[in-house]
Amino acid sequence: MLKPRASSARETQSLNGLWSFALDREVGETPWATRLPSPRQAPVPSSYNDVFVDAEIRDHVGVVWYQRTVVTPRSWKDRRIVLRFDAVTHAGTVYVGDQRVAHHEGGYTPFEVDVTELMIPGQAILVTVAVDNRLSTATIPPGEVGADADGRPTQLYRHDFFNYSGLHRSVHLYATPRSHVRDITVVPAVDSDGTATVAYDVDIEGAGDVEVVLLDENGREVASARGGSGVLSVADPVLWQPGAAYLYDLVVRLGSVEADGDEYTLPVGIRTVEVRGQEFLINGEPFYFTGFGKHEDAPFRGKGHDDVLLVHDFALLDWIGANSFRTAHYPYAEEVLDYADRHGIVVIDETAAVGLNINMIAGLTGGVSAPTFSPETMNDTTRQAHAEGIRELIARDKNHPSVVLWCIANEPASSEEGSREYFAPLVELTRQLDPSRPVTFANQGAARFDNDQIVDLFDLICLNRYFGWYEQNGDLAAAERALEAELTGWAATHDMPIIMAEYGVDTYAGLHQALATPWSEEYQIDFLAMYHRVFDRIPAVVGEQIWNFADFQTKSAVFRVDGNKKGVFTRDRRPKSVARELRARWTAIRTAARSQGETA
Ligand code: BDP
Repeated sequence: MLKPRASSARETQSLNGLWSFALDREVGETPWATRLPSPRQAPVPSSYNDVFVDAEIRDHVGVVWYQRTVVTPRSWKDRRIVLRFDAVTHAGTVYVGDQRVAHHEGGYTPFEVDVTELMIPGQAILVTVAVDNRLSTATIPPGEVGADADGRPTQLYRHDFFNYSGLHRSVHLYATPRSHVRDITVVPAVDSDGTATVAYDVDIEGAGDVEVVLLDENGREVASARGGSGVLSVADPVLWQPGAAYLYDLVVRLGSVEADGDEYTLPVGIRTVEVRGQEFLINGEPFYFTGFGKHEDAPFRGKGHDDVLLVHDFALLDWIGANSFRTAHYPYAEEVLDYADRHGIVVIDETAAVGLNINMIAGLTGGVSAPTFSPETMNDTTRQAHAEGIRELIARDKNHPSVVLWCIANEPASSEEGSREYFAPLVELTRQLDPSRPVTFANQGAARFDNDQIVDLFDLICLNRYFGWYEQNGDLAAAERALEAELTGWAATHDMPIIMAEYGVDTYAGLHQALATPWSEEYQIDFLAMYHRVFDRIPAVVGEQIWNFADFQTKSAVFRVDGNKKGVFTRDRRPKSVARELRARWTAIRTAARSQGETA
């Protein structure tokens, strides 16, 4: 699915800004038919939860309404006009005037609708969106809606981050020629003699001949072809490398300029990815992941995309020497992947399938004890929603060179009965949709190397482990023994590389202790140093991604102090003491990788 981009043939109009906003109880039966009754305005993009000082809005369960007028330029008279939402969390129903034009489920992937027949160029029309934040066993992520003593709806969810909702990402109106490029797929490859190929496939709607031209970063043509699909050869390719990005532009033209042809430019990186034995190779070279599991999370805006935060977070990744991150626990804004492409940061791209474990709530086991995979719990409907999440993730992100690995779930109950039946078709689907990238899931500690039911379906092992925090709390010597036993167990029983995809401790910024105990900055330093010692002893470990990049908001809990405090940075992005230790380690790893690359 193509991101809206302006070109010589396409125009885009941003619909970001302030929209009218109302709660469901404030509106009538047909809120789209008139202006919303409330004077409230909500910023787009943003979560709505934290921008108002109103508990009813912050904790709202159910539908809220957004509305604004949209004027289509007169000059778009003969154009195809598309209304596009980058993310409506978790479900959106869109009305243009009094017509219901779209409904989409899944809060972290885009959807769009052709509104040519409804938007009259030169005239204004109301666009109204119902945003529903309820989660059930039919949604990804899953949840359960209940009711409190007064009959008000409540929302249970198992994931450990606040259920932020709203129009989280940009809204666009854009115009294309009637005959247009609908989608483009590129798959790069590098031959043993060093030449590269870029297989391309252009999906069009309407008529016209397709022409593609590949330009280098100086705008010089390096290859071209005619036809809707084919293979471009690049004689002396400059590869996309971690830390040294290089992006070609694939200019795709449909028809001619005189006949109102279409044109779309897609950035393309040439690189290969492969799992071989216990190694992870990028461009044929072993790659060691350093970095974090992140979140889209910040004060006021919640999960709203923000370019300031985007650039600053990447500046901090660079400062600390990280080469990668995981989009825990959902697909991030496309701007994030574009930036990673452009700046050579490696991405593990995750679906929103977090919380597929009935017996866990927010990182803690206990409470219920029921089968996770059953007709009453995670069932076929859940799996269909999950499959759709995988389809939409790959449809959106397949062309990003920064994405080297699909992660299709976080911490499912993978030692439980039924998990294999649930996951096997999903792994197969992922491979069918994209045979060019390896597939993984993030494994939770109860599913060990000797009782996990699904890991062999995948290409590599991502482990989330909390020895020294949720287990052996405060006892790093015992934690070190447990961690080493666990990792050597996995390495001995599975011929796959291992990425430690989560490890971390809650750390209250400013709490210092001479004798390091949990919650202090010193304990975070000792804890991470211990993990790194162990990783360095086990060759099958090919990556370390700390949980988390920054402190983030969660629902309230007795073990959460204004959210989860496992960040290496605070929520407002100030480094905790451990940041300098990481900087020393990761900068050394980065320097060694670079000098190895130069001699290779
Ligand atoms: C893991 C989850 C992550 C939590 C983390 C924690 O994958 O989302 O935030 O634990 O408890 O289980 O901090």
